[in-house]
Amino acid sequence: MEHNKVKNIHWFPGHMKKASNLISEKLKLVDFVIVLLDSRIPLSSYNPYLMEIIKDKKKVFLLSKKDLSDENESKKWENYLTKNNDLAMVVDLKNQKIVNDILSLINVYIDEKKEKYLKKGIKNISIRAMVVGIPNVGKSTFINLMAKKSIAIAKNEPGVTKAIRWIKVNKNFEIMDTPGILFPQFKDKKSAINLALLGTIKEDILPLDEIFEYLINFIKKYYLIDFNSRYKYEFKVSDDNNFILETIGRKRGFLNKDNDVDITKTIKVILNEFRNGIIGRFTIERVEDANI
Ligand SMILES: Nc1nc2c(ncn2[C@@H]2O[C@H](COP(=O)(O)OP(=O)(O)OP(=O)(O)O)[C@@H](O)[C@H]2O)c(=O)[nH]1
Ligand SMILES: [Mg+2]
Repeated sequence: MEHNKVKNIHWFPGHMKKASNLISEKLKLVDFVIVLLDSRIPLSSYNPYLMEIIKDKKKVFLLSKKDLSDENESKKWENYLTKNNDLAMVVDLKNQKIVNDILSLINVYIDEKKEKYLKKGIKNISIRAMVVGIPNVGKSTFINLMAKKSIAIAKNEPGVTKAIRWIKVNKNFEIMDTPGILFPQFKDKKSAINLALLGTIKEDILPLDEIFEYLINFIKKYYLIDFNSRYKYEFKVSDDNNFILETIGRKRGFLNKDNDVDITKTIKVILNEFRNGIIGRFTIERVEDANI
């Protein structure tokens, strides 16, 4: 694919500016920031522009979709993201039990602040956070999860643009109930493909066959065993990608009226199964490739 195509999917700088101004304004009201990243693509779901805005704040990185990513790789990411004294944890936000683990993690910041204020003779402190991330990383799921645990919804408070509401999770900890959303930045073509692959950006922004080719090459490299066990066939690394598609399409009965395999449908089904963890748990981006 030529380079122009990727350029076309850069978001308008104006849009990015507006969103980041909003986040900057709200940032003044919080002690730390909860950054949601997709644990399958921690690099592509990491927005450098956003990181620049929040660079002076403490951070908690929550790597979402633990249930869909490779456990070994997620552990490595967790370690990597704590390198600047930030906190990091891989989480399955669909599992309610995770709430207490998240609260224990955040306690580190609560204790730090308590200690600081106790020196000034202030006993009762509360700590406030805002949630940020690119679309589809789980911001709303996270906020809803924490809200269920909340003892009361805090009162409205005048914010910069409109009233900001706080979710009081416990006596020390409140979360802003509206997340900061920033669209991803396409650092390179790879990150655009990764985001399309996982459905964060519309897949039709790139040719479907190109996304599929990228996926199948990735699977051949790391996860061919899971793939073969899902599609009940002994595919080999040397197999042609078209052969793989034809075989799966025929086995599944995805045929058009001439009895040919419906390639588009076959690709869409495989993509969908990949995204939803039906083929297996995959991490696309590795710590070894980290540049953040
Ligand atoms: N399997 C799994 N799915 C998750 C997890 N977290 C979120 N999801 C799903 O991911 C999708 C997106 O989650 P949202 O909470 O809507 O994401 P968001 O960041 O609020 O997205 P925007 O509002 O578009 O910015 C939903 O279908 C969630 O159910 C997780 O840890 N595991
Ligand atoms: Mg949302």
